[in-house]
Amino acid sequence: ETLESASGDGKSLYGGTVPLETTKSGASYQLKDATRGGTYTGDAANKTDKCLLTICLTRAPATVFTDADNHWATGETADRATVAVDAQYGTDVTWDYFKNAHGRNGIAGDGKGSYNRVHYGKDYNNAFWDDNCFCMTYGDGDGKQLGPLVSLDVAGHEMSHGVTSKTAALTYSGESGGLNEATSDIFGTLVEFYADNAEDPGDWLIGENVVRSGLGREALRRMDKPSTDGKSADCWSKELGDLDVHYSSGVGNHFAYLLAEGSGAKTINGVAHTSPTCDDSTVQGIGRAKLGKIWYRALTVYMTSSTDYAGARTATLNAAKDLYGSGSTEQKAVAAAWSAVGVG
Ligand code: ASN
Ligand code: ZN
Ligand code: CA
Repeated sequence: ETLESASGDGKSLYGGTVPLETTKSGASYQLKDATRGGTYTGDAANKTDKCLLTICLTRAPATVFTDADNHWATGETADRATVAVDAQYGTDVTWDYFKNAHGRNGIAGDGKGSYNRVHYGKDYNNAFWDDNCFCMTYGDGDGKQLGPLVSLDVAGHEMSHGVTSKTAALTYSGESGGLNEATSDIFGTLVEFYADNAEDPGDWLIGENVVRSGLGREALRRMDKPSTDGKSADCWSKELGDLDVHYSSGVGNHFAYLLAEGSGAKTINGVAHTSPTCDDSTVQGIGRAKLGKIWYRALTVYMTSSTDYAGARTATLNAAKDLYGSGSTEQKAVAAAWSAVGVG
């Protein structure tokens, strides 16, 4: 039978009704997008991978979702296709963000799509990118602390791990691990802003749609004031590299927020943000688009697997010089934002 690309839509859990590019296969449609490298979304059937490091004896399935009329799901979690719509949409927006903002063709930069598995395990409170399958995995959450982890910022965060691994390959421990995590929070957030989805507008919180009351806080992390979660660092210190990478990322996240938005209180899409600097300095923001350009160039041209925070300062200063000139407002803002978080 012939396969052809078709335009449909779906009712997502977090983003309302979203457009989907799908594949017509005989009498039905597959949740597979030939315009974005063949990216598809499948059902993991609540199974898990059984792996020793990278060697997997069994892998949870990814049975591609199908639909009869190309209007997907109900928007309710009772329909297994609902979170599949979110996952596919998250992949689409992430693909489009890297293509349109950075000229990057897919996660690996080679035009090849990835795939998503939703309904992984039972009550699974996480989502992750796996370089080995070149795929994304999403849990449904336990419903108490977290719901399904298919929000745009989480999707963008996880897939950006794939971009990092194909570029700077920042080692996932110590300060380089914090920078790896910050890279994912930065691009995850820029993906959320890029989508401009009325039901899930951009902010500098990570996972605000995913958290449930049992977690006891409004988001997994906050980039404007990372210490809000009780564990992340706002400011660099000699001991920073001893923290878990999801907490040492705070310094990079704080830098990114300050560089884009500046210090001081600011309401963005109805969410109050506040970002005190570590040295009481004032930072003038240069906007999210320039943050993205500078960080992407730093990541893909200057950072290496062992880059630490001092090295990230140098990498972003070099990137800003390439993009905007030596001594430019942008390059000065990069220096000011790093100094404001205790780096350099
Ligand atoms: N959600 C976690 C993260 O992206 C899982 C992982 O891969 N460490 O950091
Ligand atoms: Zn991560
Ligand atoms: Ca967010």
